[in-house]
Amino acid sequence: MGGGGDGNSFHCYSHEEEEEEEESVDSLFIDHTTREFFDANEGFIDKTWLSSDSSETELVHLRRRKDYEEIMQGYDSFKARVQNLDEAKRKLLSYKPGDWTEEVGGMKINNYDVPKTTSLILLGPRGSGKSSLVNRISRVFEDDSVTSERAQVSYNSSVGHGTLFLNEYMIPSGSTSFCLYDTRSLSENSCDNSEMIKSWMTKGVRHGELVLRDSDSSCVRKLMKCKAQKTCCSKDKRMVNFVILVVNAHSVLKSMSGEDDMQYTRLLEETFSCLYLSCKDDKPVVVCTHGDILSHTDRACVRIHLGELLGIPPAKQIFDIPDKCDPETNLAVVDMLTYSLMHADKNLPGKTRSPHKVLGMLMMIMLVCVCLFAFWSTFHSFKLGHWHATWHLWRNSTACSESPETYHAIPKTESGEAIHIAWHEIRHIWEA
Ligand SMILES: Nc1nc2c(ncn2[C@@H]2O[C@H](COP(=O)(O)OP(=O)(O)OP(=O)(O)O)[C@@H](O)[C@H]2O)c(=O)[nH]1
Ligand SMILES: [Mg+2]
Repeated sequence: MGGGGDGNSFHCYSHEEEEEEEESVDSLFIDHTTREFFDANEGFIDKTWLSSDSSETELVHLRRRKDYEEIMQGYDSFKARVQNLDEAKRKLLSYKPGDWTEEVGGMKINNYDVPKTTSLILLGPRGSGKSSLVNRISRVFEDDSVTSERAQVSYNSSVGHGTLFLNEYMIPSGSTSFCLYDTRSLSENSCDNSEMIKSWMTKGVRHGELVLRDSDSSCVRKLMKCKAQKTCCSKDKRMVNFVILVVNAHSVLKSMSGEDDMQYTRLLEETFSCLYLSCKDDKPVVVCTHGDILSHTDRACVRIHLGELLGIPPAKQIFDIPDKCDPETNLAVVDMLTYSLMHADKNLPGKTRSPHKVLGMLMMIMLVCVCLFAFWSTFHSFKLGHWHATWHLWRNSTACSESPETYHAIPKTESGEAIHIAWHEIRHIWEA
């Protein structure tokens, strides 16, 4: 155990004191259940979890115990919080994009580019339960169990290709406040994933769009394009406002024990590190599925492991949503959506004028200027002509009445012959 002090004093613990301190920390953080958890999971958790060789390891150890207890308390508190489920659902159903945007730093809601619909995208490995999650979420808001089976679930992930097209699901159906985008699974090839994620996050997503990867064989591409011809694809793109990473908790547990050479957790780590996924500093939420086939202890263990791997708080940003229909799971769904929408609203982009709009406005201004100039110059030249003609007429008439000599002196040719003006032909100049 380390030492500490306040100000200049530094106190060194004796061996007895160290043991006493260790005991008090133990009794503070580890109850009977926690001890069982650590004992039971020793097999697939990195051994550094249990060693306390350095103070850093000890801190990690304490943090894990604290997280574990927080997660367990969360499971217990669901039972008490379930009575607030209807209220929490009502709050979500009355949500409008931008409702949770804070007016800070001098920014007003008008300064943000508030979308008509907030879009949340579901990402995850093959068979992680993305499409099932769409149905699970729909069931929370729609009582009809038939209409809430909206997304095609892959019953056996080793058959077929799973979800291939981007599919938009309004929640609840018919609303325009927020939607979920079900996507094609992550590839085992990380370059494919980076390209795919970059495109969705920077260019937006479109309902019905076929998702092709560079690594797809020409045969698969042909087949997919053939499928795509028969389906309808939306013209409009939506920008993604927040990301939900869906993972199979059972696969994570297996990966933690090294059954798959850690391929599953490595894929999650690589995907999560993609900078395009984050909205400013806010990283995606993680949803763990398949918890119904695991114990609460295993579920907590998976969440803590993922929290460390991905660098997010396991009790607050990782949600345990198994494919079950009970009030606790419904509450977890509502909690997860509330978190996602709040962070989507928090990170709305500022209003910007697109280059096309700016160009359009410039063209308009130039057109108006050209019209004004043309009008002014026509008017001006007409006025000049008019005054010129009037001046000559006045001058000639005064010259004629005052002195006939002067009159004859003005319009003469070089040879001295008088110029006869056909006044009746140019009368229109001053009569206009
Ligand atoms: N027991 C259990 N099974 C689940 C859960 N979520 C999904 N499944 C099953 O997992 C399989 C795959 O689910 P999908 O929802 O199709 O997974 P997906 O991520 O959409 O799969 P792809 O579209 O192929 O990427 C299906 O057999 C589901 O019934 C869960 O929480 N618990
Ligand atoms: Mg799917």
